Order: sequence, then structure tokens, then C-alpha cells
Amino acid sequence: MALSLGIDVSTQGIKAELIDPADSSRRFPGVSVNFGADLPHYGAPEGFRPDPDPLIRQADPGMWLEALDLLFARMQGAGLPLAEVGMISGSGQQHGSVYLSGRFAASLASLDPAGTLAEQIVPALSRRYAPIWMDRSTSRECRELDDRFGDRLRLSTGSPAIERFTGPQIRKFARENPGAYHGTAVVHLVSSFCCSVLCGVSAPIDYGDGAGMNLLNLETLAWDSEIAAFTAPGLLGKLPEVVPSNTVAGGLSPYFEKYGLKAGTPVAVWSGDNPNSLVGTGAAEPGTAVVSLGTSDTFFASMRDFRTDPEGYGNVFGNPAGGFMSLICFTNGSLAREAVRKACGLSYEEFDRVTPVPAEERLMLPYFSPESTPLVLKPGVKYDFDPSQADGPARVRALLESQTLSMRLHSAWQGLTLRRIRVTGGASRSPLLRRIIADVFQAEVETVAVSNSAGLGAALRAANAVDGVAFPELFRRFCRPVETLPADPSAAPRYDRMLAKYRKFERSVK
Ligand code: XUL
Repeated sequence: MALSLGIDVSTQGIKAELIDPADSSRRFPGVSVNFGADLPHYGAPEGFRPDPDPLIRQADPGMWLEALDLLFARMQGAGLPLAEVGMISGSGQQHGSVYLSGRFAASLASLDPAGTLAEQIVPALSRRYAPIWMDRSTSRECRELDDRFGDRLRLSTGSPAIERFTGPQIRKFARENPGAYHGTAVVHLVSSFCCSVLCGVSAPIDYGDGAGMNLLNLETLAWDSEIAAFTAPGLLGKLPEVVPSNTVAGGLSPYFEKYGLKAGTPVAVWSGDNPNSLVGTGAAEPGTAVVSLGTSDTFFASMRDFRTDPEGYGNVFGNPAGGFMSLICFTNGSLAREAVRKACGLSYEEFDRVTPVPAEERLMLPYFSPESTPLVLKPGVKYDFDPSQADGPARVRALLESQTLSMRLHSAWQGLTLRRIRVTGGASRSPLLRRIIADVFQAEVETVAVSNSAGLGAALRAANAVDGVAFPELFRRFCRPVETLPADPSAAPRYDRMLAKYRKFERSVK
């Protein structure tokens, strides 16, 4: 079978995932580009331009374009069989926006393989730098959207006004720089921008990533014209079409023949990294949630019906495999685990070897940095016990149990009957954390050994969109759990009790 290529454009770099959708035993080496290490001339060691204002986080789309050229050159250099690629899709860091003038269409249509992507496309940018998901400079715009629409914004778009979401960012740009906004013909997401570059035409946005904009009405699955009109003048006319995630956006531009790919290879519409990860962890069907344990922890799960979090912490996106998905972000994930590990003087091995002690019922609120769930803007760590009287392992247990109780508390609005939770990310190595997750949620915990779930998800989506391979079949081949841990039913009453205590404790400090 033809090979499927998934490209993951994330915050710190881009990666390629090449698979044979019919045969998971055919392995290809991963190829990647790191923005900081490989493209130091952009001065963006962590993928964004350093700004003295911590609320401002912008990246240079020229850097993403140069990275794409470099990624394809590296794949070719590594001897990957690019001539066998028969379908392509991709994944983008969510929410970031790219602003392009009327020249964009013409520069895509006339891409000259003798030149580079960056030199031919950068002149079509109507805003030089793209605000990314880490930007939080739009509080004023969020307030304005809240004042104008109140709860309707959350009920229609799946999320209240959120600083990093694209709509508030577009509103801020239109206010601060009306001339450049007026000169913008199209506003793309990172995902749809990169997809456009591959197809050589301005590409649509999919329901998965489109839902991260505060502009997509998830009941009608169309741009909400009233919200768009308030967000910025004439915005509806500047948004790409919004389509289901299994849409083929176009054929690969002849520009990429220089890397050994075939012009015209079908390119499926790109999506956001979280919707792609839902697919890449094989959890796109209801009944399984994913807990991704990274710098921040995220909890995401497929949802059959559209419903929203009355507290506004959970976001709802389109599920690329159909229906919807939730995403809840807990900023103090490994960030807090690292801080506690260091403060307790434990090595990584010692941290991973901490064992459960059911007699302890201790809680802590680990807000080492501002927290998004629950919203805490002023950092501060709180304990319901005297930490100076507790040894390192006891503090580690208090942290991990509290983090997991917070996940259970703040994911309850989905009304999910969870049979299993798939864990991924660095901290999923901790046997204690896996045990706690199983027992707190009373669900089986499955470890998946997928290292780039967003890139793999994109490659699987391409196989589904282009060749019609069914998702369950792809999941069986590519996303099998490597380890399964059943819940201990005898722990259920204890965690029900601790959950009630945790809820009170969290409320008492907000
Ligand atoms: C999700 C979010 C991040 C970005 C970058 O809402 O902001 O997960 O998608 O990974």
C-alpha cells in the first residue's frame, strides 16, 4: 500500500511520521527539525520570539516555512522512500494565526522549485509575526467578547473567550493595526497555512482546529456570522472554508517534486495537535480518555454529543473521527512534579519508585505557576497538612493524588462513562501515577508507546481520508496499548471521600 506521511508543526519544532497504513511492522526513521537548534538565525530558541512582555508570544511563519523545506530535504537525505508516499496530512500547534494578503494565492500557485518556500511566501504575509497559543495579551478583547455575548459564546463555540484563542487575537490585531488588518485577505491557522503551502492553494480549516478560534458554531458547524462580525470588521470574508477533517484539501504542489515526492499526491486537510493526538493515541471513540502527562497535563476525550463545561475550563473541539472532543489543560503538570521532586531532594529513580500508602489522605494545590484549571493567576502552593512534618515520598503522593483528583473534578461535566484511560507523555513512566489514575477514576489505565501522537494521528487521518481505511482498523494496527493496569475497586470509597475534600479545599483558596 502507498505510504502515508504525517507532519507535525509544533511549538518547538516539526517532525515527520511516515507509515505504511497496511503494515505497522514497516518502520521508518523519524525525521525532525528543531527551531532553536537547527534554525538559530530566527532567534527563537523555544520556537517563539523572546519578548520582554511575558504575555506576548509570537513566531515567524518564515521559520515554519524554512523548517518545512529542511524537513523534506532531511527526509530525502535519510533515504526515506518518498516516491511511495500516496497521502499526506498534518498537525499544527493550535490557535496560532497567520495573516496573508491577496498575494498569497498567486505566490502559492507559482512556487518555483529553484527558490525556497520562505523567500516566495513571506512577502505575502500581511502581519510579519504570528501570535501563537502561548500569547495571553488579549484579556481586553476577551472581556469585550464576554460583555457582548455572555454565555452564548461558550454555548455556541464550545469555549468561553480565551486569551490564546484566535478570535480574540484577530480582534486585537484589527484594533491595533487596522491598516494591516484591512490588507489581510485571509487569516489562516498554523495547520491550514501549512496545508495551503503543500497544496499550492489556500486550504480549508477542519472542525477540530477551527473550534479553537471562538468563531466556529459547533451546533451548525459553520462560522458564526454574528460572532465573526463583532470580532473584526469583514472577518467572515477573510476566513477559509471550514470542513470535516476527512476532506481532501488538494493535490501536492509540483514544488515538492524536488524532494522526490509526486505532484498531485492527495493532501488531507490538516488539524490541530490535540485533535490529531486523540486519533494518534487510538482514543477517538467514546469510552476512552487520554491523559497526556507533559510540562502541562491535558485530559482529552471523545464526546458523542456537543456539550460544554458550565465552569468554562474545558474546551470542546471537533473530533477528527466524527463528533466532538473535550480538552482540559492543567498548566502545573510536570512543572509541579519537577518542583516537588527537586524540593524533596529525590532523584528521578527515587521519584518513580514512590509507592502508595492508602492511610494518607493529604492534599496540595501545586500552583507553582499560574494555573488554567482552575484559573489561578497568582502562583502559590497550598497544603492541607504541614509539609515540614511530611517526608519526600509523602509530599509526592499528596501532589500526584491532588493532581489526579483535580482532573476527575474538572472533567466530570462531560458525564463520561470511562472504561479506560490511555496515558502518554514523560510522567506516564511513574508506576505510582498510573496506579493513582486507575484508582481515582476507577478505570483501566493503558500505556501507549506512541512517541509522536500528533504526527501519527495526522498520518492515520490521511489514510482514512484518502484511502478510506477505517479508524478501528488503523487503531488496532498502530495504537495498541503496551501495558494495562486495572483499577482497584477497594480504593473507590477513599477517593470519593478525598474528592469531596479536594473540591472544598480548591474552592477555599480561589
Ligand atoms: C490547546 C493548546 C495547546 C496547543 C499547543 O488548547 O493551547 O495544546 O495546541 O500544543
